[in-house]
This record gives sequence, C-alpha cells and structure tokens, in this order.
Amino acid sequence: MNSIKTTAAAFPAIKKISYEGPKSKNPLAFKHYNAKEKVEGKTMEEHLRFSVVYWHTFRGRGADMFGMPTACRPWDDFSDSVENAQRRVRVAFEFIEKLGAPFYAFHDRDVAPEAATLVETNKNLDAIVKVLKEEQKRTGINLLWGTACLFAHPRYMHGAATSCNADVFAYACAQVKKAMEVTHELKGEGYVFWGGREGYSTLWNTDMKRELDHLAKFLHMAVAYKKKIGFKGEFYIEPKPKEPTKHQYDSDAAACLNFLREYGLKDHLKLNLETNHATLAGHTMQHELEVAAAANALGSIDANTGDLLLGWDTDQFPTDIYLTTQCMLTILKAGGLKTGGVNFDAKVRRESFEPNDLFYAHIGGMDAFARGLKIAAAIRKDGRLEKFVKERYSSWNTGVGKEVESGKSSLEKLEQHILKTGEPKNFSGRQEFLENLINEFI
Ligand code: XLS
Ligand code: NI
Ligand code: NI
Repeated sequence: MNSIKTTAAAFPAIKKISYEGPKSKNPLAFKHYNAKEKVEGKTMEEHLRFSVVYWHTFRGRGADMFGMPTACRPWDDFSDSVENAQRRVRVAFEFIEKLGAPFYAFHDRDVAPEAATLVETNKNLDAIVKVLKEEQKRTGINLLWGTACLFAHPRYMHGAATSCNADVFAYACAQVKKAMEVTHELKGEGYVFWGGREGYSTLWNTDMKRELDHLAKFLHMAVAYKKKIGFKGEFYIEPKPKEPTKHQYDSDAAACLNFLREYGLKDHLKLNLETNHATLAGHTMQHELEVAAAANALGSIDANTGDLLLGWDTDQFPTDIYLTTQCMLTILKAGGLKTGGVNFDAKVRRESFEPNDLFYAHIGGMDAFARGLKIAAAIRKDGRLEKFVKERYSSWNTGVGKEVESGKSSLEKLEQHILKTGEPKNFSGRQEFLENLINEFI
C-alpha cells in the first residue's frame, strides 16, 4: 500500500459544499445551512460552531461486534505508521475545509499512534501536532476541544482515574498532561473529560467512594496544570450512564453537577452533553440541556442521535428536526454556545462505506441544526410559547408566590393564606395545544 500519495486530493470530485437553498436537489449542497445568514443578530456559523470529530470520521472503519471493517478509505493504509497518520491529517483538513465546518475535535490516540513507551508515544504525537498546526494555519479551521483516550488501551481495563491500580492512575495523568499541552499548543477552545471506563462492571470488587475521591483528585490536578500552563480554554465533563462499563459515575448532567459541587470543582468544569448519552440515561437531550443551563454549566454539545429500537450508543447523525429544534430552543434561551460548539460525535452506518457518505452525513446534520436554529428563532419571535410558560407561573409574581420566591415566607404564613382562600384553582397544562403550536413552525 506504499503507493498511496500524500499530495493528491482524497475527494477530487468534491468541491466546496455551498448553500443552494431549500429548492436545491444537489445532495452535495446545503439546503438550510447558510453560514453567513443572520439569525437573532448572529450568523449561523457563530451560533452553531460546527465541529467534525476525528475518531469516527477519520478513524472509524465500520467494524461492529459481529463484523469486520467495511469502510473504504483510499488514502489510508490502516497501518500504525506516523506517515499514514500524517497523510490522514491532510485528508481530514481537506474534508473539513470542503465541508465548511470551522472546528474539529480529537483524542490524542485518534491522531497519532500509541507506541511501546510513553516517550515514543509522545514523540509520535508531536510529529502529528506539527502537521495539525500547519493545516490549521492553512485552512483557518480551529480545534474545538482535545481529549485523551483513557479507555481503549488494555491498561485501562479497570478505568483510568478510577482504576484500582495507582500506577494506571499515574499513567492516565501523564497522558492527560500531554493531551492538555498539545490542546493548548493548538489553541484549542476547550478540553473534554469523558470517563470512558470510569465506573464499574460489578460492585463486588469496587470501592465506589475511593474511586470517586480519586476521580476528583485527578480533575483537581488537571485544573492545577491548566493554570500552570496558562491554558484558557474551557474544561468540560461529558456525561454518559453506561457503555463500555455497566455504570459510569458521570451518568447524567445532574449526577455530574452533584459530583462537581461535592468536590469543589463546579467553577472549573462545564458540561459537554451528547444526545445519545442522554437517551441512554433515560432522558431527552432537551432535559439534559435544561439541567445544565439551570446550573449555568451548559458548555458544548456532541450532536448525534440514537435509534429508538437499538439500546446502545449508535451515534447516528442527527436528522430529526424536532430534536434540533428542542436543542436550539434551549441553547438560544441559555444565551448560546460560547466556547462550545455543535460537535458531530456521530458515525456513518457500516453499510455507508464510501467516502462520499461522510459528506452526506455531515451535510445532513448541519442542515438539520440550521433548520432547528431557524425554527427555534421563529418560535421565539412569535412569542406565544414563551408567553404561555410565563403566564403559567404568573401566580409567583405577586402575593404569596412573590413572598416565597424572595425568601420572606414561612409555613405558618402560608397556612394562614390557605385558611383564608380555601382550595386553590388550577388551570390546564395545554400540552396538546402547545404541541400543535410547535407544529405550526416545523
Ligand atoms: C463516547 C463519547 C466520546 C467522547 C470523547 O461515547 O461520546 O466519544 O465524546 O471522549
Ligand atoms: Ni461524545
Ligand atoms: Ni458517545
């Protein structure tokens, strides 16, 4: 496979994807994502901050538990050589540039091969970071966030920061130190902690309290190192309830926030929420976004979706307009994504094995989010939904409600109120009315 050339374009037949509007029948054009179009005073590009993930899009090969890789990637010899990894970087940036996404995200081990020792591995990483830097400069594409893969290597079989083995914990720290350094060097806007195996398979062998304490120590050390190297990007923690472990400690937004508060980390990390993780936890994505927003911890999103009939993290590209509308309604309400973005932590299906499928998938996701953004903005402009919710709580604006909210009430006072006024009068929740109202915009 040495005949693979470094310089030839990997997608020669594909030109830069452009906006052609809703009437276009061109599958390699945007129908809704118009980067410079303004919505609520900001361009779509500024609102959505799309990001392509290195792991699925450039390392995913379509293997599953029952079958071998299917993906056809003519530029990749699938070896672990640094040369192959460097060539892949050029292809990745050709793809992201043609797609017109402003960001990408990676794990250390997606971009560069792991070697026999930490020193060698770090050297490999440096050789790739050099090319990433060149390509970022050439294209203007930026790093949304970096992260360390602390779950694939056999050493992490018991977890990384929550491993029973202190030496494994130390290895994870060394790996994170380097991953933070390269993220900083590449001017990453954030750094993600996803606890791939930070959980357990059985409680029979697990000291949960001790593992949680260690996870907190690990994050505190990362916070200290961040300060030391002057990395100004945002730290995110990414909830997921299970898979690969039976139970992961960062199970959902509420569990993460509780953990962060308990260990004095709340001011240092925001949340990176992923749709398929939300549904695995038995929540909707909108629920997770609302929980995060209420705690002022909405950081970034991993945009994907699961399959209703498959119970695992299928990481499909988001195409459901209701989903993207819900996401964008909450994000707009929360003041938008700041350092975060809409990061496609999603993979093409095993059967979609051709390179062009990567374009179709991302174009579809970007258009779905662009529609979600426009629909959400229209719902907000219309104002009926917001007005309804406001009115639903209007009893809190005066009288006893106001007193409770301002902390001036007591059980005795409220008892007096009820003795005077009798049985409260209720009003309809109007769910069906509101569902119909939303459908006016979809
Ligand atoms: C896996 C996670 C992972 C994180 C980054 O389910 O989504 O891809 O986003 O480590
Ligand atoms: Ni993710
Ligand atoms: Ni995931």
